Amino acid sequence: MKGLTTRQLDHYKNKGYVSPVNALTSNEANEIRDEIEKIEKDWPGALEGINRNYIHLISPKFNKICLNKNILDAVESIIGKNILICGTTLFIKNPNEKGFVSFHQDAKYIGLEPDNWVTVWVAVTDANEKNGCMRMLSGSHKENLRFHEQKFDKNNLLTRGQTIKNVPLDKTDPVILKAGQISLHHPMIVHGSGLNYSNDRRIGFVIQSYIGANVNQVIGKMFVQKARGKDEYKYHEYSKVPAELMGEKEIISQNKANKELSKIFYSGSKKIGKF
Ligand SMILES: O=C(O)CCC(=O)C(=O)O
Repeated sequence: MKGLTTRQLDHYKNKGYVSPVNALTSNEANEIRDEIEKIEKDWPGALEGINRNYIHLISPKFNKICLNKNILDAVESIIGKNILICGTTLFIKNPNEKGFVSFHQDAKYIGLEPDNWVTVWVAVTDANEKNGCMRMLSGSHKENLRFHEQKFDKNNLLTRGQTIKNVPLDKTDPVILKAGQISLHHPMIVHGSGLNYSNDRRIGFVIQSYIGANVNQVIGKMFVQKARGKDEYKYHEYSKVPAELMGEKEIISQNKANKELSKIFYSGSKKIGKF
C-alpha cells in the first residue's frame, strides 16, 4: 500500500474520517492483543487509569505498530511527510462492563495547534455495531469547536466525560473494522461510541495522535518520537524508544510522560478523572 487512494483522501476531506483502511494482518492484530493480555496478567493494573496512555513507551511491540509502513503511508497522505508520534491510548471495552465514549471532538482539550494532526484507531479486535465501534458525525469537522459538558460519568472512557449533547445517532456513521484494519479521523470531527453488547472484548489501540512536525503543544508538554521525515521545528522533547517490555527505564519514561499528559488533560478543570 502506498498511502490513501484519491477516493479515500476525498472521503477524509469531505467527511472527516476514512475507514476501513487495511494496515496490519489479523495475526499482527492478535499479537497486540496477546501483548496487552500478557501485561494485564503479569503486571495487574499496569494498563489502567492514566497508564492506558503512552503505552508505546513500555513495549517494543506497541512501538513497532506506530512505525508500521502501511499506517505511516496513510498518515502521510493526510499530514505530509514530517511525522511525529505524540501519544498512544488503549480504548478497551470488556463484555458485561458499561464502558462508552460520549460524543466529543479530540481538538477540544488537547492543545495541539495547528490542526495538522490525525488520529489512527487500530482495531486489535473486530469493531462493529454490536461491540460498540466508533460512530462519526460525518462533515462535522468543517464546523467550529462545540460546547462540551464535563460530566465525569464513571463508565465514560474519556478523561472528563466531555459530552456534546443532542448528537443524532441515526445521522452518525458506524466505523466497522476487522482486526488489523484502521480508521483515521480529523481533530475536529464529532465522534463517540456506545456499549459493548458482545461476549468478547472490543480493543482499540489508538495512536493519538500523529502530528506534523509543525504542530506545537500550547497547553503543556508532550513527548514525541520521530516516525518519518524531518523535525525542523524541534518543538517537543523526545522520549526513549523502549528496549524491553515493562523494563525499569521504560516505566520511568511512561510515568514521566503521563504526568505531563495529565496536566494537559485536566488543564482548567476543578476535578481530575480516572485517566
Ligand atoms: O474507542 C472509542 O470508542 C473512542 C476512541 C476515540 O474517541 C478516539 O480515538 O478519539
